[in-house]
Amino acid sequence: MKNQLFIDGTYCDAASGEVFDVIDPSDRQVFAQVARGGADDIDRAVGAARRAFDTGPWPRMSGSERGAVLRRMGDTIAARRDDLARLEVQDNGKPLPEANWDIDDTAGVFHFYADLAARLDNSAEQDIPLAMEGFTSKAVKEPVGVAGAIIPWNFPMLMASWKVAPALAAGCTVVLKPSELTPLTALELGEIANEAGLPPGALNIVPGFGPEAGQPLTEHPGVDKLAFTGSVPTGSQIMATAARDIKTVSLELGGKSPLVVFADTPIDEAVEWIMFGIFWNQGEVCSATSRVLIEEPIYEPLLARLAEEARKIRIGHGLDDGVLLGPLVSPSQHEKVLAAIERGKTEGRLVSGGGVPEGLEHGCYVQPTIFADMAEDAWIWREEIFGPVVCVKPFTTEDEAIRMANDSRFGLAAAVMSADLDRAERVARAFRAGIVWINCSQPTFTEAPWGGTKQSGIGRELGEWGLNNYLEIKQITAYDRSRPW
Ligand code: TXE
Repeated sequence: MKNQLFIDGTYCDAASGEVFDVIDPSDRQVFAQVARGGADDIDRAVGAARRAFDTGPWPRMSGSERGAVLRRMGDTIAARRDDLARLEVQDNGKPLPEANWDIDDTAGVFHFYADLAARLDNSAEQDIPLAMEGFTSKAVKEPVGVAGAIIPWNFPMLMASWKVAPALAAGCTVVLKPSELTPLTALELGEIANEAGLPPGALNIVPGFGPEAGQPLTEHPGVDKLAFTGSVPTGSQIMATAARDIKTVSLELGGKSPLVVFADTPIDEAVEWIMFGIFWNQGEVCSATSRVLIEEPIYEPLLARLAEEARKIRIGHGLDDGVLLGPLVSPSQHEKVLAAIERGKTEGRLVSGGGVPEGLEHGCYVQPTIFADMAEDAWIWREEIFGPVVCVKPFTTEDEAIRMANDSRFGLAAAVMSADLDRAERVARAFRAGIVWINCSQPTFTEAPWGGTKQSGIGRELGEWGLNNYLEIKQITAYDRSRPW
C-alpha cells in the first residue's frame, strides 16, 4: 500500500513529516497513515509538473506515443483489479461488486483516452477557409498546461481517472489531490504510471486536507487549469480563487436529481431503477435520483413495494457476500446523513428505514430510508443529503411533474420512466439537467458527456468533451507573400 506523496516520479514524505489517519468506515478503525501534504509539497509538485510540461518530453510526444503509455496504465489497473477493488472497499466502504465496477471503469477510462490521444495525431489541426485571399489559417489544439485536479471520496479511483486520463491524453501534466478520506487507490496511480513509462513530473499526487493542500493548489500561479469534483461551497470557493489568475475551471458539483415515474411503467422496473438510483454506492452519488415523482394512480402501491424491497436490502461489510449497502464513507458523513434523516422525520412521512441498522452500530451504517409527502419547500426535498435517503412525492399531470422536477438549484441529472416513448422523450427534453436517463437511472458511459447545469457545475467530463477540457485552441494564420492582399 502506498502512503506517501508522489512527486516527480518518486514517493516521498511530506515536507512537514506529518501524516494523517485513514479509517475503515466498517469499524471506524485506523488502517493506514498517509503523508499529510501541505503548501510546500504542492509547490514542489507544481514545480515538477511545470518542468515536465515546459521542458519535458510528455507534451512533445505524439498522441499515439502518449496513448501507448495510457494504454499500459489501463492494462495494469485491469490486471490489479482485485487488490485495487479491495483497497477501495476498505477505504470507502462500498460493496465489492461495486468496487469491481469502479476499477473496471477506471481501466476503461485510461483505455478510452489512450485511443483519443492517438486520434489527436490526425485531428489536432483543422484548416479554416478564409474569405480573404492571400492568407491561410488553421486551428491547432494544444494542451492547456499544468492541470490541478481535486477529487472527492465517493468513487476515489474512478474520479482520479476522469481527470488524470484526459489531461495526460491531451499532453498536460497533472497535480492530483485526492480526498483526505480516501487517498489510497489514487496513490497507487504513481507506481502504475512509473511502470507504464510516464515521464517523471507528468503526474504528481499530493494527498491532504482541503484547506492545507487543496487551497494552495487552487492558488498556485504555476497551475493553468483546475478541475474539481465535490461540494457546491468548495466549488464556489475554487472558482472565486481561480478568477484571480483567470485559470480555466471545470466543476462537477452536487445534485438533487429527479426521477419521474409515469403510471404506465411496469411496477417491477420502477422499483428496480428507483432503488438503484438512490441506494447504490450508499447514495453517495452526485447523480443519485434522490427525488422521486410518481404519477398518482400508482403512487401508494409503488411506495408500498419500495418500502418492502428497501427493508430486504442486505446491509453490511463491503466484502461480505450479498451485501448491497455498505457503510457511509466516514463518521462525519454518517452524522451528517443521520441528522438529515432526523430533520426529515419532522418534514415528511417516514416510510421505511430512518436510522442505524441494529447490530451494525460499530460502523458508519445507515438504513435505506424513504420519506414521502413532504412539502415542496421542505429542506429534505431541496437539499443534497448524499446518503441512502430518497424523497417521494405524487404528481397528476406531465406539466406538474416537469415543473417540480426542474424546481431545484441543481441540474446534474434527471430520469423519466414511461411506456410511452414519445412522452418520455418530450419530458427528457424539458428537464433542465446535463444528464438525462429514459427508463433507467445512473448508467454512466465513458463515451458520453457528463456534467451539470445550474449550481451542479460547469463543463463536461468524459468522452471527447473530457479531452477538450484540457486543450486550448491556437489560431495560426500565415500571409502568402507571393499573393499580396
Ligand atoms: O466535500 P468537499 P466534502 C457533496 C455531498 C457531501 C458534501 C460534503 O453533499 O455531503 O459535498 O463533502 C477538497 N480548496 N459532495 O466535505 O469539501 C477536499 O479535500 C480546495 C458531492 O467531502 O467539496 C476533497 O478533496 N480543495 C460530490 C474535495 O475538495 C478543497 C462529491 C471534496 O471535498 C477545499 C463529494 C478548499 N478550500 C461531496 N476544501 C460530487 N459532486 O460527487 C475541500 N477541498
